[in-house]
Amino acid sequence: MSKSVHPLRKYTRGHISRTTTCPGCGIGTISQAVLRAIDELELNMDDFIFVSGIGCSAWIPSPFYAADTLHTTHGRPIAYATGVKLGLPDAHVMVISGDGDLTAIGGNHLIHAARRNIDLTVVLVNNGIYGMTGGQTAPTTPRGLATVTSPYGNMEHAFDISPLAAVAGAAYAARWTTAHPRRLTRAIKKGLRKKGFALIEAVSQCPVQYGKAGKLGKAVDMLKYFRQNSVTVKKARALAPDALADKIVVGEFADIEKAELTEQYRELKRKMKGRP
Ligand SMILES: Cc1ncc(C[n+]2csc(CCOP(=O)(O)OP(=O)(O)O)c2C)c(N)n1
Ligand code: SF4
Ligand SMILES: [Mg+2]
Repeated sequence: MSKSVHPLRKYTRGHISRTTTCPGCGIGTISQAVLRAIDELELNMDDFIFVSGIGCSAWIPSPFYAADTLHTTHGRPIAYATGVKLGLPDAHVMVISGDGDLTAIGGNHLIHAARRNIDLTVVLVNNGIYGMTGGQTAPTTPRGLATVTSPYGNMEHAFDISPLAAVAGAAYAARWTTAHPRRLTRAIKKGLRKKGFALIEAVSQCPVQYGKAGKLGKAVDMLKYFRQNSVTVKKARALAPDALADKIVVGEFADIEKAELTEQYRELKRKMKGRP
């Protein structure tokens, strides 16, 4: 009997058969959405450079994807990716990393890359916590949640990442959850086709660290929560702020055309050629 092979297996390094993720983690769904987007667009992994920081989510591309991968320092993947994109403007440069990595220590890189509108596709895994290091409060942790670093409940207000990227100047910003894998895939495809800075926020379950803090139960309960509490951007516009307090607003927050940095840089180099 022939052994069936997962259709996306060809995009991963064949000799790696185990992952670092806990059972029920949303990372697998997000990884599949990324690879499915690449597959459906018929893109070539040889044209990609994947860049990640440090955290559970940063393990998505590295070492699994059969492509060039840069597993960088905590908070800095967008800075590395900016350098890669300026050096290799024709490459697809994709950053995949966590909410802590990209909005806490790496928050400045995120907003400035959006402001510059550099052609990167950023898949930001938002599990609302520092997963890999034991469940500390992140800038995305909901107010009131008791974590190992906020045992009496988090007093801070959480970042609303996709609208933040949109007002910072991103050409594309969208949010979906692991309970919406097809729409997440479509958003990644759109981000990959967009000439400019594209942020795709994937709200994800961390049943281990967030699970123990959030009392949301197991992975399946968290997925049900995502589905039951998601409202589209369009519906959210008609709701009062109080009604939105516990909701996850999903959909597109930016989809615009604007001058992109590496194109402008290329044009400048062309103009300056031969000049003293
Ligand atoms: C400069 C520096 N500060 C702190 C750390 C410790 N650290 C590693 S990963 C991480 C948080 C990861 O959280 P997130 O980016 O949300 O990823 P997740 O594990 O939740 O997917 C922290 C604080 C580090 N490695 N380097
Ligand atoms: S700690 Fe959380 S985010 Fe990290 S692999 Fe486990 S379930 Fe996933
Ligand atoms: Mg996290």
